[in-house]
Amino acid sequence: MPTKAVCVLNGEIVKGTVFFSQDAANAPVSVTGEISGLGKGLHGFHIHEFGDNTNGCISAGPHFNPHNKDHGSPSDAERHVGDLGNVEAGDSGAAKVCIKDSSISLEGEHSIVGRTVVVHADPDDLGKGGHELSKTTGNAGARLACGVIGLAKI
Ligand SMILES: [Cu+2]
Ligand SMILES: [Zn+2]
Repeated sequence: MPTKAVCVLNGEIVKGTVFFSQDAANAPVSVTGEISGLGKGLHGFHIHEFGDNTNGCISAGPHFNPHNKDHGSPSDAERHVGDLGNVEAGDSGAAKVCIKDSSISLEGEHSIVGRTVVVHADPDDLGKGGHELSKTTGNAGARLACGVIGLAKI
């Protein structure tokens, strides 16, 4: 049976629901869902380390990075486990999430359960923007919405 998890994103304007599903411990995780209230274009989309939103999304800490690597794109070997790249919103401000990722997991040392999904104001430059923040955050700007990932029923 697949393992499932869910995250409700709650920002001032930005809202969304993200679903995670994994068929087996070492299988890729499929990440699906929808986010609304965004500006048109790309928005950084990451798993941050802590499932703590006590002071808003900032309490979630940095990108989930158990191997102390540099920030990168989901397809790079040099990436944070939490680097899921960008989601893209259309004219309506809605973004569909449709990602398959082999670094994150719903169990074991790469487990993202109990951590936080953050959607950002700006595009993630995937480590290649040449900005002083490119190698840590992708220079993705403010945290527009976040939510803690929890286990879900099938
Ligand atoms: Cu982030
Ligand atoms: Zn990162």
